[in-house]
Amino acid sequence: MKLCHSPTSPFVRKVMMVALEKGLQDQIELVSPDLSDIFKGINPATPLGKVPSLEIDSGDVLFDSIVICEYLDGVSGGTTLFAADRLERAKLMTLHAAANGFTDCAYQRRMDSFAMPEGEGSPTWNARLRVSMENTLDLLEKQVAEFSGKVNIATIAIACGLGYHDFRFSAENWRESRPNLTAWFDEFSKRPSFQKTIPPEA
Ligand SMILES: N[C@@H](CCC(=O)N[C@@H](CS)C(=O)NCC(=O)O)C(=O)O
Repeated sequence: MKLCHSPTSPFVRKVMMVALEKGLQDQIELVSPDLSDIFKGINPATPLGKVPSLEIDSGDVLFDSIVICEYLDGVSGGTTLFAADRLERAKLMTLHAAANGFTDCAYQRRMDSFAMPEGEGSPTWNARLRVSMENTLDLLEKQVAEFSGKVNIATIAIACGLGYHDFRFSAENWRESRPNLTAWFDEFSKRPSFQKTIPPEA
């Protein structure tokens, strides 16, 4: 399997964490993105031009990250990172959606602030995205007891989102007034799958 990959992408990190948790890392070849033209995007294998994508042995190309994660989860068998029961699965995927949406807001803010040409960023939209992020952090702080001690697709996505926040927005202290989420993250981030996917210094 070939994974179009960037070591700083939190969405790629989620896929890599799933691969490591499921013992599939040796079956995945990493392919570099194409950074030559912002309008082509960084991944010509998908119409959206984004990473990650996964080319599987049939030649099919899978995206986006949650699709790849579910595929890898099924390929490896063993304890699932998803959920079989319909209601449990819906709740799990809603928590994943919160975490992934948080990460997407952070990524969009980063692009708005640093990737746009001088003067083209929008402070208003940036502030709007930050509100979504703060609200999600507050929700996670309230819900910690429900996901604490679990390793699944939602907790992996939460860890990737918080890790990306620390990586790109270290000046914004999400830990302040969120002691439960802080304690959860301190513990969860000790997992080898998290430690082995720490992004390189920018
Ligand atoms: N919803 C997508 C988001 C992927 C995404 O936003 N990837 C970013 C990197 S973190 C990207 O490839 N951006 C390049 C671009 O948009 O040109 C997923 O979960 O896979």
